Amino acid sequence: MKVAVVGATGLVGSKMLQVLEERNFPVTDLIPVASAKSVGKEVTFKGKAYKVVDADTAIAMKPNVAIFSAGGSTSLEWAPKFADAGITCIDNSSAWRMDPTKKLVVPEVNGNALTPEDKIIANPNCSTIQMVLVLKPLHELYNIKRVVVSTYQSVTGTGVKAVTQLMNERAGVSGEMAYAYPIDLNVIPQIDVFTDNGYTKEEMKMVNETKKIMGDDSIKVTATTVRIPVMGGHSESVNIEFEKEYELGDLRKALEAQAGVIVVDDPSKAQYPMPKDAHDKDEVFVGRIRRDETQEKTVNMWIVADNLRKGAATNAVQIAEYLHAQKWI
Ligand code: 11C
Repeated sequence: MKVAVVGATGLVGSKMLQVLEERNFPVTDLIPVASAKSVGKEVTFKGKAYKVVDADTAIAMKPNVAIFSAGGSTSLEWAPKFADAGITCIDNSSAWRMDPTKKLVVPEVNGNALTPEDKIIANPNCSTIQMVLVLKPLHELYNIKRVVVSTYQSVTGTGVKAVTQLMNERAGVSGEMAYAYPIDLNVIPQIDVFTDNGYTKEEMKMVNETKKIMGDDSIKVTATTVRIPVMGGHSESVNIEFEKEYELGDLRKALEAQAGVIVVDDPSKAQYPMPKDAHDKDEVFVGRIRRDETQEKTVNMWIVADNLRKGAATNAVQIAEYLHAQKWI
């Protein structure tokens, strides 16, 4: 299988190569693609060096699948050109997510929505992916009415520049800033730009993408997304109100049975998910599962995942694995 990775030299692109290798995706030929300034550089995949090429060259090499993680404008410009050449694109940017003609996919939740005709498939936002994986079995059992989520997001979600800002601040060195404010010893209650309703784009992604992936516009979601000086993963405090009454033991069993979810929840041993433990893992971790005692049919929990893995690269590779298993690529 010839696999193009567009944006191969970025933080998510490098993670994509790592995940393709680790999961043993049947790559016979890797085509790393990047902007003009990176063309000619080399990336290593399974111990072999591959030269970075530009997008036109990549199309001419006819990959079976192209995984994009080079930002929205690159995806908007290039994914249709790859698709017109018959190449299936899995796009990690926000460019196509809310396009009604494109599928927005978390394989364990709505992989079965995919068809061989889908040539541009959208990978959701990291903070949405880890939440919907947990919501899915609960919605099937109890019908979710409303979700209130607050996030605690890793600087890796912003990219290399933000990781450098945090490291520089910790070392007491001045340098380029990814954020408008210091991030070390701070918390920034803004991720992405503000929209007209006073929410940020990241918050609205959680609202809109959740409804689309779950295939249910009636699920109400309200979000506050926050950047914290952490690497390794995003954490979320989630309050979920159901239509039906639930029993805590059954709810926990449903989460334990969900593919891709691991329950880490033993208050007696101070066991709960943390980003330092989720780092470089493919699963979504859930804990602090407890009844909301202020309101019936409502539960609180804490969800953590590596935003560069299940939140980006792993989910994209899982989509490719699904397409390959169906023999569509
Ligand atoms: C963050 N969630 O943590 C963002 C990064 O729409 O794919 C991913 C943005 C996106 O800053």
